[in-house]
Amino acid sequence: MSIAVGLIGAGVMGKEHGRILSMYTPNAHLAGVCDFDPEKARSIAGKANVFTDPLDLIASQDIDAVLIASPDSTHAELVQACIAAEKPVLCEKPLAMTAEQARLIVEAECKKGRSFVQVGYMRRFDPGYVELKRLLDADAIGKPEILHNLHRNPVAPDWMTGDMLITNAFVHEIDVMRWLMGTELDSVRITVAEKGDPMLIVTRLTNGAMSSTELYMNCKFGYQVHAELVGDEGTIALPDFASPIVNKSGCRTANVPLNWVPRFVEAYQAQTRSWVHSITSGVPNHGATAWDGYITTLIAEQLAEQCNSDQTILLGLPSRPSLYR
Ligand code: ISE
Repeated sequence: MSIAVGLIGAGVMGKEHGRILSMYTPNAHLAGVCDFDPEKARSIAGKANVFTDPLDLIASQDIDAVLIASPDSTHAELVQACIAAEKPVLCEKPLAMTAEQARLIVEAECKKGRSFVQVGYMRRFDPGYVELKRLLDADAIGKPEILHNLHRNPVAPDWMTGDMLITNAFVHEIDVMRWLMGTELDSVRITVAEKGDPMLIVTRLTNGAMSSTELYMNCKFGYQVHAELVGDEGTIALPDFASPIVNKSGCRTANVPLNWVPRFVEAYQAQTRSWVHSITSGVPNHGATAWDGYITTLIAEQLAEQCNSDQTILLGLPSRPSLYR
């Protein structure tokens, strides 16, 4: 059985997802590509049908499941259309621009009594993060005390304005903290550089552990994501980005990626394969649910509202519906 996947969005992530669906995803094929610009859609569609209206793609009889990689502001409406059509959907993060839109998605799934949505928090499928979690859960370093995160981009994309540092970028760390440590966030304190970037973010978690994050969207030299867990018996860190090391003229050099696609290429592939497997087998995977997407957006919204206060922000979180327990 091969799942016919419809892809919405033919930008940077759409191209990557199209490549993954065409080349690295057994049991699925690219059956449709939608972009407002049909030429862009055609450039990645191959033999797949081209759409310019995403709602037509979602409604099409020829599409079994949908992958959303269009701009953040379109996610909530398109996810709602997939739930209404009862089609599984893998939506790039964030699930929605506002917590209210995300809450309505959760409500729509609860009404159906079934879950259709996976949110593309792909670090959950990165081999390094997966191993970090396996070792932590196997008690390799004792009780977790601190999670240190680094999240650096060479230059913030031009569409990234104001709050998006938190709602589009720091959401990854929010998701990693919750998934990796299996706990919720209690409070957050953010210190922002005068020019708005970088930020230092200190978080207290419900299980008593803490987390620090350096979020730097214009560090110039390249893209870097790193994490180190400190337990009461040892530490575990992610491996460095695998790059050949060149020795020449008294120097040793290695490449640094320029964006997240090469850094997380394996994670994106594993995420899509796992999503397709969960559709064909009915077995849930460890991807982020609509509930995870909602909580992450809700936290990001609370932080974005108060991030310049330089005060501890106490988070208020709703209780989890039974569908997501
Ligand atoms: C971008 O939108 C992503 O999702 C990347 O994974 C993240 O690292 C980057 O900071 C965001 O801008």
